[in-house]
Amino acid sequence: MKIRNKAAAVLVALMFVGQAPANADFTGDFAVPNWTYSETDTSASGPTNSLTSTLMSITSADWSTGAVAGTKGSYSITIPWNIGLITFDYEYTTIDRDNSSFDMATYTLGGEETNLVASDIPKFGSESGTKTLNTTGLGGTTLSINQKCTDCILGTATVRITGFRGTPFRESNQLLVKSPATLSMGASSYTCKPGAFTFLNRGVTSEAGAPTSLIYSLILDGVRVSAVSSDNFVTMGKYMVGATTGSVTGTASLESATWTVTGAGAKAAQCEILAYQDHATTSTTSNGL
Ligand SMILES: [Ca+2]
Repeated sequence: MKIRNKAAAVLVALMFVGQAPANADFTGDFAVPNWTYSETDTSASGPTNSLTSTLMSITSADWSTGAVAGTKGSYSITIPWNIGLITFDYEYTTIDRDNSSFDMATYTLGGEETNLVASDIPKFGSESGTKTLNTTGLGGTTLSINQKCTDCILGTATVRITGFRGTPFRESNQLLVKSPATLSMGASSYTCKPGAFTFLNRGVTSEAGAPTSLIYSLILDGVRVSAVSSDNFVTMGKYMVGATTGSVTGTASLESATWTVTGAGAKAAQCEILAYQDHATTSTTSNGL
């Protein structure tokens, strides 16, 4: 532990008045009565804290003699089972003589404590921002917002939390089209390529889409003349796409489908892709030629 010279301490009575961001709400699932406040060391007057429907605030302890073990003030809540993301706005200010490392603001999620702000914010410095935490699968466990002090002397720091909100996850995955399919034409062929996809894990966590099956349809003059699958219909039934005349043959992979059509260009052409990934499907329609 760093030893700091008490004689250099200057007690500064300074009130930081911050702007409370919009959308502040300790309501509903996150209403005030659902939070519990605790301190790790209650042997002396500890951190100061307050929680209203619009603002959570914790100021670190500041004792004339300091504390060897430090102390931590925490607001804790049990994460609701249906909440996949928790987002909140934070504002941190310190008047510690040295820097924020002696009075850190942190959060504890899944049993792991993580710094909310930088550890080198100087005296009178501040940091604010928006934090989003993935809480999918953590329903029933505890989330804590903490304001600590390691030696509890030479000035306080305050963390203020507003705009606390949760995003429910869905019961299923979602596959979204990020950019559409494209159709190009050769002298006697059409080639259809998928664009990009976004995969929403349980409808919440955004990942790059990686479909495991694609069904390509070629549509000429409004008639579906062929449907070919990247996996020869091993995992997906033909019935999931519209009826096809089967009058044009083609080959397909996860990268593209190609159809041979004598005199390509004589008819209006478009392709359609039905994409599948982990119990989620979507479709994309190409440009027209
Ligand atoms: Ca301090």
